[in-house]
Amino acid sequence: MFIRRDIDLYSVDALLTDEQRMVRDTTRAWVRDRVMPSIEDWAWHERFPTELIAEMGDLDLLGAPYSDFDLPGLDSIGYGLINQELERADSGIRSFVSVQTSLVMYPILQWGSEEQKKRWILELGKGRAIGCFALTEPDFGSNPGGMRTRARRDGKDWILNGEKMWITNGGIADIAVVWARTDDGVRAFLVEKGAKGFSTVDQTGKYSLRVSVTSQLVFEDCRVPASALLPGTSGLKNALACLNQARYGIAWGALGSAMATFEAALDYAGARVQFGGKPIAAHQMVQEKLAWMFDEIIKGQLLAFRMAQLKDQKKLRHEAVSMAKRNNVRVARECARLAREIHGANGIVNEYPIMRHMMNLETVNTYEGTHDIHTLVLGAFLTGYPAFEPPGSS
Ligand code: TGC
Ligand code: FAD
Repeated sequence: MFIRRDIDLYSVDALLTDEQRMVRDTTRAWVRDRVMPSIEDWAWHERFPTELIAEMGDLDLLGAPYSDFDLPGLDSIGYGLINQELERADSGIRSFVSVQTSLVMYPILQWGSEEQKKRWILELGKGRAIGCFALTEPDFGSNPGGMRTRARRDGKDWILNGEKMWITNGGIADIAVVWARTDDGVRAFLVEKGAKGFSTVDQTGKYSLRVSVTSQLVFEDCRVPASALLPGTSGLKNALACLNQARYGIAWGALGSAMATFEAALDYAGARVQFGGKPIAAHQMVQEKLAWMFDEIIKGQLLAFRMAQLKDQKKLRHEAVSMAKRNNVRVARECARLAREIHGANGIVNEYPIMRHMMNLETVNTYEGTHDIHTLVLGAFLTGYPAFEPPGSS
């Protein structure tokens, strides 16, 4: 007889405080009721559900780790669990929250003026305004330091010229955090929707992250006032610090995706019968796949928990975040692949969530630093030799 056990073998649940458990369960229930019934339809039709943004704001899913302006001020495990539960449904839903929280609210809180904070933080936290983060350019993805977008002073104003590419939320954003080269190094600007000389074009035809708006941003002599500059920004390092926050959430989120495909595979293996009247769960080769997924998810959870503790203690190095993003996304990607195998032909249809997760994870593996870029971050940490440029190129 197939026994579907309680799969919390390492009692990870027991590590949670009551508040963290409540955050997880509230997010999980919202995802179950409001996201899961329609997720395949949105993915099929390549649509992000903007109608849910206000609900996310009401539930305090946006800006959850911050306490300014009466935001909830969750600890790092609580924020991680939000990401986990959202990505259990879909990477695109988690991405919306990551961008709003870690890539838009974070830089405004860190380096914005009081006026900028008053104007935007509560609007973004309550889901009344949408933000995007524009770093990547057509010719500069892994190497944002080469960016060509420029901002030059003209009297008190700034004039922006350049192009940003692959920007999550770009076409629906009220405010864009735009990184541009100035005479004083790379700095960030808050460019509002409708600014003269600013336009967006949405990317269509994606097989991955279909429940997410991805856009190109174009700046043609786009004039913004002096007050658009995030005054505390002083170099690319500020942009990299934002990435750290988002990568933290992705490391947790990827586990949610892995849990979704693993649990689907376990259920399917227990129900599907081939050869000899027993379910495929009784076959050793299927068990080997399930055991691999189970192992790696639990190890990834323990990594995420320790990462959260270090973050709350302000002892988290960016290389440790790279390790968790790289590891947990690799685990999720492999879980999706193994779950697809266990589902046989059923693994390719949208009656099951597997293929959607698998396709999403191709993006998650690439954005916020590709797997290989994080390998090089760890290589540089271990050896002291940054190997981003090919040998002999400088
Ligand atoms: P490098 O010389 O290595 O470092 C310059 C200074 O910055 C420090 N640093 C960081 N600080 C905080 N967080 C990080 N992650 C940091 N990485 C580096 C570093 O310690 C150094 O400090 P100091 O005091 O010694 O000056 O900088 P580099 O320009 O050579 O960059 C290295 C590299 C390749 C790792 C970096 O460019 C990189 O991370 N590239 C990947 C680009 C990327 O991840 N783009 C993401 C775009 S946003 C996005 O994808 C959003 S997706 C939506 C979603 O999140 O859901
Ligand atoms: P490239 O940098 O051209 O890399 C191509 C390949 O070469 C990769 O395999 C890479 O690992 C490898 N490579 C590159 N350099 C090296 C090296 N030194 N050594 C070894 N291998 C190397 N960006 C934003 O700014 N904001 C967003 O909101 C955002 N959202 C995104 C949403 C989606 C759906 C996608 C797909 C991307 C998004 N991005 C966003 C962009 C994302 O961050 C970049 O795609 C990513 O940084 C990689 O850049 P690239 O695609 O130009 O690949």
